[in-house]
Amino acid sequence: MISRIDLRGSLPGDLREVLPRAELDVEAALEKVRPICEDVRHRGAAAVRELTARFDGVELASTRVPAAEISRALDELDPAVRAALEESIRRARLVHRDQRRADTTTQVVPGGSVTERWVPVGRVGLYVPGGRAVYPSSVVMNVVPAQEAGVRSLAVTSPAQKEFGGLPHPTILAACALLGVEEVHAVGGAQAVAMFAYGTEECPRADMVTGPGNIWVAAAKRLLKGRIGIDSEAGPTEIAILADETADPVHIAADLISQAEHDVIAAAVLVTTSVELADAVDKELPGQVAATRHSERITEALSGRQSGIVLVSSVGDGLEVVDAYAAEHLEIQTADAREVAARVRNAGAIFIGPYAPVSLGDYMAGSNHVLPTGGCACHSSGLSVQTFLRGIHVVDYTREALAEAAPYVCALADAEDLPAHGAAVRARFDWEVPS
Ligand code: HSO
Ligand code: ZN
Repeated sequence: MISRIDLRGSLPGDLREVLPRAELDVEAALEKVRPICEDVRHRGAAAVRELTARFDGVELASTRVPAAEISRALDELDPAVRAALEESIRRARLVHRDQRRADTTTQVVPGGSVTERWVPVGRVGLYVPGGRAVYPSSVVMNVVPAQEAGVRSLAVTSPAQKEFGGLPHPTILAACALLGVEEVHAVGGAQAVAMFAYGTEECPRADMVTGPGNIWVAAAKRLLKGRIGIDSEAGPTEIAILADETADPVHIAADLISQAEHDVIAAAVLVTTSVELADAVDKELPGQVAATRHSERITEALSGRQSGIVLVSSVGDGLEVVDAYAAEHLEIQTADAREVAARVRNAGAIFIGPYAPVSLGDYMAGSNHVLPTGGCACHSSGLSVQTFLRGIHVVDYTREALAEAAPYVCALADAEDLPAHGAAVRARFDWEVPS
């Protein structure tokens, strides 16, 4: 069911070349989303509603969901789901509240200081997928960090669902109600990103759009970034597990399956020092897959070229492999898992030991589940309060402090052949700073 790559012996120079990975051709989708974005740019809400009719089969009177529908969804929410969402929100708030940063002021010279002031983004659009993936948990993961950062204006958008009278899925609306989000739009796909980027009569322009989506959403984010801030393009879900002979194959198989459940192009990668464990996981998978509801999708994901078991000769080599892979989620299931985890450099989130499966992180650990995919964990982080803040440098110098800096400014300005830069400083002193 799952292929094997044997890297025992020496590791290849470019590990990324030999590791399994899903390929998502966002570039090819760009040409398709360009006219959609242009249409929204020029015709606003009318275009968004027409595109929603075309792609989702829903005629919207307005993209904005009426307040009564949001509170009705909460009233009708299953009490067990409500309790779980409330606990998820509570835990996520604890973690994200601690991420808030204080402003820092550095006294650079007497009379000269720089303050880094953290200012929340003004208005944020949060994309929540619909379609096959209806994830109220993703509402929590997007909204909580934005709220904890102090974002004043927050709008959620999620695709209009025909079977729910053209509204987003009711659990999405209920999650918005629990979080106190009042502005929700029933729009999905590239047109949702364009709606936030350009603004319409029904949805004011946003400064930033965040949240995972399908390939059209990713393509629209790539096309419009710059005009609007984005978090990341978010590709298919990935799990990597670094395990040795102490790991339980039943857990490993279950965890690989859990993320393969998301999508036929989801990736599940086991990196292990133990052939016995690899064999045991191989043996375990078919039974567990057959017993679960989405076995077809999971089989396709596990047997796809993006998934595999990688054999390595040591935990050290395993660390090199998982660092090169830079997984969205990385489980460490080895002896001394904590110590091994501390040596990892690239991962969206790390899950230590036998009692921290990725599905805990998806819902209830308090950590965020919107994480960098496709190897982007080597340069990016998951959603956090920081995503929604900008650090503004505030420069405060007295006349004396500027006078002291002036010769240096002038020397560098001359070296860069930018004499007007130096002149701007000298203009304040005339005689005091000879050039
Ligand atoms: N594992 C997904 C998030 C998710 N799982 C939502 C369940 N619901 C990407 O991190
Ligand atoms: Zn998940």
